[in-house]
Amino acid sequence: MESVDQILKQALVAIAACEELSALDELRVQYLGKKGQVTSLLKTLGSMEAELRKEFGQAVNRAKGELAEALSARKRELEDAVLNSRLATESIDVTLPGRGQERGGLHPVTHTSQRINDIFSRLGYDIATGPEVEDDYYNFEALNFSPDHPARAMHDTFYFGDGRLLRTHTSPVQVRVMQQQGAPVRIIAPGRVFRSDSDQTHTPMFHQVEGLLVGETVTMADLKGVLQAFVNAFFETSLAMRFRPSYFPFTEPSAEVDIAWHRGDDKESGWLEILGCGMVHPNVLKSCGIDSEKYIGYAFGMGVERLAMLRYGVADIRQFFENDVRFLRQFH
Ligand code: 2NL
Repeated sequence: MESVDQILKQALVAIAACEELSALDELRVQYLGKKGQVTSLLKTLGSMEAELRKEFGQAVNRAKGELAEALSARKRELEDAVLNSRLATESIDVTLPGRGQERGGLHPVTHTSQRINDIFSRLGYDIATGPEVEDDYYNFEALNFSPDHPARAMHDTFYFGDGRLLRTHTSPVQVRVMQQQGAPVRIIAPGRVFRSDSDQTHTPMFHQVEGLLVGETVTMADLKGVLQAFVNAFFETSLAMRFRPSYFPFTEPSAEVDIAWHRGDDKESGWLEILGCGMVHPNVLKSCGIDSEKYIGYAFGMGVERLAMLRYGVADIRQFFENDVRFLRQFH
């Protein structure tokens, strides 16, 4: 009986002093395991007198129960301690500022193009698009370019060498729309265009928005009114505007449109060309299957980068294509 008490005391001291879950499990094995000290005590029962055996057996079982309880209580304590230390060291301060996400923004040319589209949409124009790879017929022939027109020259137009070329304007889109839907027409055609040209105001790829309206009673005054409305909306102010006679193969008469520009010093002020326009040449209507005796139309075309340069005061068109974030961020 004394050895039971002794083993129990010893075990309880060891359990109370135990600081590791793994060591605690070793103690469980040491005392309660198959070959453990308490288990071994039970094996001595067989050699005892009946009277003593009963008493001893009960004492050992009590000791077993006490030990099992002490082990599981200590186990809970150690597990709590582990959890508490993890909570203390791994806790997240939800009040800290986040790492943050950088917000992107539209490219100024995209933004300008969308702005132009929006203005013409409000004026009742549909938006039409088409392929960037075209052929001579859609890019030149149907638009009344003479076979020897300089724009067709190798050094202005990118040719693939198999009859295909990169469109030099979005007019082919309008040719396709006229062929497919016939008159009347009221569309704008925004998109990329390509010309072999590169300096402070020209890049080999730029964006254009062309407009086309075909009806039975269309005049150049209508054209001027629409363009005045567009210019005022785009620059958010009433701007004086003038038509200056010009020439395009696809319009007759043709005009270049200037606005009265006031910015910075006098050097930058004065009449500034912003787009080209005219009455659609009857040959173009005919090429597109439209009766040029019954229908008449106007058309215009503008460079998106050029308008963006004016609106934002950018001096070199190439900045739009360098993709320097320090430049682009200014437009967010
Ligand atoms: C400019 C001038 C212009 C047109 C584009 C056009 C299209 C068809 C028929 C007739 Cl399908 N004209 N487009 C007309 C006049 C001028 O663009 O300076 N663009 C950047």
